[in-house]
Amino acid sequence: MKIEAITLREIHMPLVHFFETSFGRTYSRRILLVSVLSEGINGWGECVAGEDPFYSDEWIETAWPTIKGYLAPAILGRNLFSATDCITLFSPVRGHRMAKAALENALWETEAKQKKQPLWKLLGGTQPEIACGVSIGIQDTVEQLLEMVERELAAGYRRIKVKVKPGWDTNVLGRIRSRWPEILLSCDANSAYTLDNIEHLRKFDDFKLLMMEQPLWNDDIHNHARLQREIKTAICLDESIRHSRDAAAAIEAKACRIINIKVGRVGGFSEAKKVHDVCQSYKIPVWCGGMLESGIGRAHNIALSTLENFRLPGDVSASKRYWKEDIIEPEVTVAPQGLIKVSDRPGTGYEVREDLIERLTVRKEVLRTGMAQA
Ligand code: OSB
Ligand code: MG
Repeated sequence: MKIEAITLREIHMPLVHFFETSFGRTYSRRILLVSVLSEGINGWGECVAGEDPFYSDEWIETAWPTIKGYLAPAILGRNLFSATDCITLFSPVRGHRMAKAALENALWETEAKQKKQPLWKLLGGTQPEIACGVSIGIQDTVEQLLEMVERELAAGYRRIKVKVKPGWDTNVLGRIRSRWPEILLSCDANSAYTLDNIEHLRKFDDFKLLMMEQPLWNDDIHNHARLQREIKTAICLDESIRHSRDAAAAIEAKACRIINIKVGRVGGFSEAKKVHDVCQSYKIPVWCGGMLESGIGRAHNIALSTLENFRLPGDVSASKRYWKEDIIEPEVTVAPQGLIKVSDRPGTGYEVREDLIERLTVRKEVLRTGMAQA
């Protein structure tokens, strides 16, 4: 797999409905896409770094120069045997996992296309259908939220997750539970609480939640273990899990009973597979998290979700929940049973709409051997 060129693009895509978490509200995405050209084949990757350094310390303005100055030069002109070979070449760069993942995942897509294999099979997936849930942001009123829950349940989604923060939590969960006593329900705090809130967090046990995601600090494992000892609800870690060693440490410390895998957060498919395998060896179920991806990242999330230990519905839902028009063809659709059927075509099984991407592009840079410098 000779790496001939790498193209970086920033595209702008307005969300059909704003998305609010405990750290803020997003109306429109600035998405960094990378494409790798190798022997006549183009593989795409999406960088899930946000518009701001709020979910993690990476954001679009750190990812772009990191890829341009360090990661792309490490692979340009080289002949890689497989996508995973980039791990060693990227290893002098500390952190910047979302930037690394964008490029590594583009290499996996390229490799799958070159081998004429479905990406999900190349990754080792075994599940031809994946179960889908939705993540619903904080709304202006509880009534608006209930309407959204009703709509998503009618569409067939198998798990409802709502974002919570102090002032928008037990009141909201109580309303949902009294209307839908039996649904799979979870919540995600994105680090909105501290251990001082332990008595309050204990009240969440009343709502029979499937899990409570990342209640405490984004970089913490130890205090989540203290909290997990005090509450019945299963804790699921998202932000705190940067790689498979974190997953093992969190599980051994009993800081969580479930882990959310986001391929961007852990640095790419190779590490995501390792996190998956570690969790499986400890019998800890995983599910695939989302980062408001365009079709490119969404297709990669679908491929990852086919691995055996993805045993809970993920935040992988239909394109139309996010975008008026997605940049892949066909769009991601979800069957009324809340399932996505995974394609057996080579690569992701979705075509990238390069004409539409061109129209949405606000910044573009083509990197070739010998021209990219830190
Ligand atoms: O914590 O899972 C999260 C979106 C942006 C940043 C963090 C998170 C999320 C989501 C969205 O929950 C999931 C989706 O893509 O629908
Ligand atoms: Mg989360």
